[in-house]
Amino acid sequence: MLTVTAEGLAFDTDCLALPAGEAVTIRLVNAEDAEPHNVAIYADSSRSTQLFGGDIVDGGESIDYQIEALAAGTYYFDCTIHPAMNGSVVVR
Ligand SMILES: [Cu+2]
Repeated sequence: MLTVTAEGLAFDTDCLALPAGEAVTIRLVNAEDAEPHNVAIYADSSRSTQLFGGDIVDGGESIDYQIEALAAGTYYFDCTIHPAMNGSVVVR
């Protein structure tokens, strides 16, 4: 399980490292933000192809996302509500 924390309108990492070809769990912790957040994964930063869209969580809550296996490569993630919260997903 990989844990990502959202706090102060920012994720605590800009790189998610995932194993290739394996389903994984990502836990999103929305610390105490007044804003809701989620995690969405896209093929690339154009955001035209969404591979995963996580449910939105309010401040003070957390959620476990089940992510289907991804092929090795570099992808992109963000918070759908706050696209400035983003980074790379490195699968290998
Ligand atoms: Cu957000």
